[in-house]
Amino acid sequence: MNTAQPETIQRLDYTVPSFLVDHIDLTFDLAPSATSVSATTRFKHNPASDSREIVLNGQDLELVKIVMNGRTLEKPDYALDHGELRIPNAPDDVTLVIDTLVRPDKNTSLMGLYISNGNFFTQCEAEGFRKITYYPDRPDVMASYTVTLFADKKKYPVLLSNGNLVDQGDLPKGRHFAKWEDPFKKPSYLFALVAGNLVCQEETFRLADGRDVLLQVWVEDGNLDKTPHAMESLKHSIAWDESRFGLELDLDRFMIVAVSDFNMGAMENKGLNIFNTRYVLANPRIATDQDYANIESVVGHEYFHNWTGDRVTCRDWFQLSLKEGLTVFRDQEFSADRTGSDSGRAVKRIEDVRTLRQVQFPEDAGPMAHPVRPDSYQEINNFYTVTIYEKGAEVVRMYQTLLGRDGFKKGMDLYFKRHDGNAVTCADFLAAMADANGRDLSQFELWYSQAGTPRVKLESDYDSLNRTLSLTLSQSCPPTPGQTEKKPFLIPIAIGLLDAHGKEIPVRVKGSDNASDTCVLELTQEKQTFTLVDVPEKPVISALRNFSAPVILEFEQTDEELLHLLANDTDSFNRWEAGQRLAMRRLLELTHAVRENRPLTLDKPFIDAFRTVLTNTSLDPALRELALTLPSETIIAEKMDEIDPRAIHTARQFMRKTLANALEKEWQKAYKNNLTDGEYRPIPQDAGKRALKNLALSYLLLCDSTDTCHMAIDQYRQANNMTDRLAALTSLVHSGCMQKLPEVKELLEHFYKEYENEPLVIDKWFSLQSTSPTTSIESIRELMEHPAFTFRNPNRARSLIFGFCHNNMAQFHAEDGSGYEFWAKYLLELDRINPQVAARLARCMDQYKRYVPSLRQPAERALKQVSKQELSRDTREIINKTLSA
Ligand code: B3K
Ligand code: ZN
Repeated sequence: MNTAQPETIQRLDYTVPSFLVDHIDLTFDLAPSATSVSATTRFKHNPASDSREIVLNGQDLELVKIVMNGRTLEKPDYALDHGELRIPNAPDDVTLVIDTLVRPDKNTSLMGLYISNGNFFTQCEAEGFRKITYYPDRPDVMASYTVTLFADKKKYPVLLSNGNLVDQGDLPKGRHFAKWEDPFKKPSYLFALVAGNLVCQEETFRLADGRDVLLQVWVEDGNLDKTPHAMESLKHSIAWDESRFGLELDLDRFMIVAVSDFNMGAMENKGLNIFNTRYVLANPRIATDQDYANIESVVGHEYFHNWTGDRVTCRDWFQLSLKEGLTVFRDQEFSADRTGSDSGRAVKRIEDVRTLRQVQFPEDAGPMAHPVRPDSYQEINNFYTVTIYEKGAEVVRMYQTLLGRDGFKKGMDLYFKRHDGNAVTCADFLAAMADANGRDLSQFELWYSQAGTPRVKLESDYDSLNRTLSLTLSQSCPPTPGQTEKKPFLIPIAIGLLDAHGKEIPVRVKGSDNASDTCVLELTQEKQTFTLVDVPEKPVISALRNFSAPVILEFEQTDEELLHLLANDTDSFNRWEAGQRLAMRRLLELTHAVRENRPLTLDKPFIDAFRTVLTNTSLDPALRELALTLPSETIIAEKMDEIDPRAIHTARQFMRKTLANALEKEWQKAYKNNLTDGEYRPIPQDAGKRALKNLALSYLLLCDSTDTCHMAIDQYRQANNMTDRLAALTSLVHSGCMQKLPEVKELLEHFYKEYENEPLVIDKWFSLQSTSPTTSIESIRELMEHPAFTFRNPNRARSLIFGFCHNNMAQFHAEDGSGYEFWAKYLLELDRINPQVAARLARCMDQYKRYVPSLRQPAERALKQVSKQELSRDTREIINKTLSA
């Protein structure tokens, strides 16, 4: 740790590795306080490099011995500083034997080899392998691995690593070993080992080519009743990748292991995926519908990495989105296909865009804005961002929008044909898409190199005499750190037209023979006009259908036009979008009214539109739930030049309360009509009904007239699943019921006692309180003292501290700055334990320069106070960038 400015790594400084590795043979003698690691690595000089120096990375290692081609090296045969071990003047062929000692029990960063509940786990992406042994820890050095694990058999009966198990046996003194071989060349970040007391659910699964493979889901004892959903998800993922992309599982076995202490969601280590328990364990008692859906999506994501990430990997970390954007796109498509319906696909699309707007748009407009392929970084772990992942996925989706599903598949085929087994770049992916389709996509490259969310302005002009509609599109992109001038992007804009009865008018661009309900216009210039012909009447325009590009569309439409789209658009995404725009207009106005102390009102036409959606039983309940959920506080903040978090909260609460009272009867009816009786099934149809019913409940709890708190209490007591139970308790705590009824406090205690032995549910218990607008900072401080709270477990730290700082606008932004002081205090504490998780918490302050002045000052004070302390490189980068933006 230090307070100095960390070194900045530049994309353009890339040089090829001086030596390549064909094979590494690793031996581990596992013990918590001292694990010895012996690595025998065969290096070959890389003919593409002029350098003769072998460069190995290492961090927190005790070097025991280093032997090169049979000769023990002593300094100055090698040099060791700044985490690099350098051997100059090495011959063409080198075998290095390096013995090191590591201390897993002291490793709280959860990178490298560490211990969780007494078992050994590793996490190597991005640069954790260097905490295991000295090695060229960079993704363009790919090698085959043999791994032998030695350990006490009683304490560590299960010994796992990547690839196939080739040998195992017992040894004297109660010890045993297992030997694993991974035939596929891989970078060090995909290495993994797991050792400990674990049990598994296993199945043999037949692949499309008739081969049988072994699938295993490993968990701690006592959790086997929670693995079936993950196993099902894995089988669906394998089958989906075969049918959609023709990609098969290449190993004889595929393992998933769940661990409770984990920095992220999961990790795609070759053949041995390691998962946060959150994304594995599920049964109706502990998991919500959302958990079930997340598990399916993350299991899919990690499995799909086997091809997009493992078989074809990244040349350097600047190319991270090559694997992440592509794999997120693949998991999004998988989840959409799994819903089995058009409305299910639309629901998934809306949820994904909502996340993009909620998290990525602010990132792209803040101090950490960076291109999908960044140009520089100080700490790579800080660049596992929503821009790399979610915007990256939007970029991949645009290829599909531009080239069609078949064209996209052709591009994927060519990508694998050219690059299987290699470490490549985003430019290679673009070239495969372009070449496979005979298209010049050079302008598309700007999506990788330019940061910021483009704004697209649309102006329309209808000519009744000629029956033409001209659409003038213009684009601009705001400046971002290090990038002031932007060139125009290639932006696919999907357009549809509706007539006065809500029927589609076929769209035909002048000069083209084809007409279709939706037409994709390709905007390539700063300003461009497209003429649509055969338009019999002035239509209502449905623009950017299905959110065809990650842009902010500026298109003035009247309330009447938006209401028409909300009622009739065949594009479900835009139907939802119209409702959100109607609500947003009013929310912004209400926020201003709050700030100016004007009376708050909500107009009848808007309430009527909400009523129409709510009572439209022909519309899928899941879609209705999405349409009736107001834009979040963060999304409202995104639309304001100056952010007043508490005014936003007050305005949104007013709107919710008004809609609750005005539509009370309708909410009651929606509640009753969407009960899901009988056995709990986490299928989209039932989940959609539960979502709508629970939204109705949350509105009903805001009604003034009748006592609805008891409805929620009953639901809590009668629920046969976590979705309904948690929704009831959350609504009770977040509404005023907790203050009105002592029973609510009892339920909160009941919940804790009932699930005391289920850590993932206890996380929910902390979250539902930390995110509640009714929880004061004093109560948060009390919760920090709760015996179940710990900084060491990232899920727990996130549930309480992140829940409050990231997702409790009303309380976190207290006028006296107490929220920010809380943030600073615990950020520093967390940074000493786990820099990666701390750096995420640091990002709470991203937007502080846009806060109203009364909040900007205390926020800046807290940031400066943090900045003066010793910080990890991770947190230092974020704090510096936030302050200097
Ligand atoms: N590739 C990992 C993320 C690793 C994060 C390292 N800080 C999980 C995923 O995206 O699938
Ligand atoms: Zn990923």
